[in-house]
Amino acid sequence: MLSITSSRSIGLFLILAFPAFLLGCESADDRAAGNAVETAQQPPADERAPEKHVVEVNAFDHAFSAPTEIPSGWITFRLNNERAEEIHELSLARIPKAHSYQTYREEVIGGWETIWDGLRAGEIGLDELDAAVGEHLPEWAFDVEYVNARNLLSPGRTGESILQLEPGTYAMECWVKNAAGDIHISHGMIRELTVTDEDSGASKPQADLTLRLGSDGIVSDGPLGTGTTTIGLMLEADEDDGIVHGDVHLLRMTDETDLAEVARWMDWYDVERGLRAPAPADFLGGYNAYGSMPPDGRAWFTVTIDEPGQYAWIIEGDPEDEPWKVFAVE
Ligand SMILES: [Cu+2]
Repeated sequence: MLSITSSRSIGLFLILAFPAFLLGCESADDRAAGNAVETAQQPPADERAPEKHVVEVNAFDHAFSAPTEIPSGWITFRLNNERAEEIHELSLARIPKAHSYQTYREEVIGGWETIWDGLRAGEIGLDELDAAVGEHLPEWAFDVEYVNARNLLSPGRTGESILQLEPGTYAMECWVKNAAGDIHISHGMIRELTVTDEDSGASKPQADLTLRLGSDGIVSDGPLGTGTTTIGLMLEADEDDGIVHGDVHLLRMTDETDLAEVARWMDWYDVERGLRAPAPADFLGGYNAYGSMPPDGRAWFTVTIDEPGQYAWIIEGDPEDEPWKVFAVE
């Protein structure tokens, strides 16, 4: 779905990519969490079948617990961030057939770790990214497909991404950074996921609310209410077959929320603050296409709103353009 074939894509790719030599960190907490989840997920087989398209993922500081093997086809990833203290996301990278998860971790993620260290130290400038990518990443890194990304969820929040997956080997990743600026992946927030040939049996999702993202900004076909809503996105292509706006996220507004600050925070490349915990807002979920138009320009995710109030949709972008839309939930 997403191949990195242009410098723009490389830039987008960087947003996702990063280091993971320290994957041993996955161990204790993750295993404990994984066991708890597996125990909780073991109803009788006849009750399990209807839900096999739903994949429960728990976020911790800093690990995911999740199944290791899931069916292909339409899958709902339910990311629960109720047990962590930092904001997290779930990004999925499909690893090219000729390469293993281990190689991906070492060569591609490791390469990005080196680049990130260079950016942080001021040894690599943002205008030197393309050269750094050429130097530190293997050629095949450009064949990695980022199929879904950046469902940002603040502590206490749960949200879902609904997508169609081909069989293969994937990495589940979190590119958010901790307060010190280390990417969560480096602390263990990455794991292998095998998507099998068996079909999930689920069908294409039905949207409760459609959001169109295009040259006229964020356009909703109705009001968003309390409860869980399936958001269907329609992404508009630009003149160069790219995407006008490839991401959108939902925030709960408070008196302190500064949307310009949030827009700046969402720039992963901002070495000082980009995607560093704590986030400057309460994130309830969203989507990022990472520069690659999804099939038919459609994507789906769910958000859960537990109380009325002021909320906002926001797109990563220049705060000068005010890439957001504030609205009330009754
Ligand atoms: Cu994280």
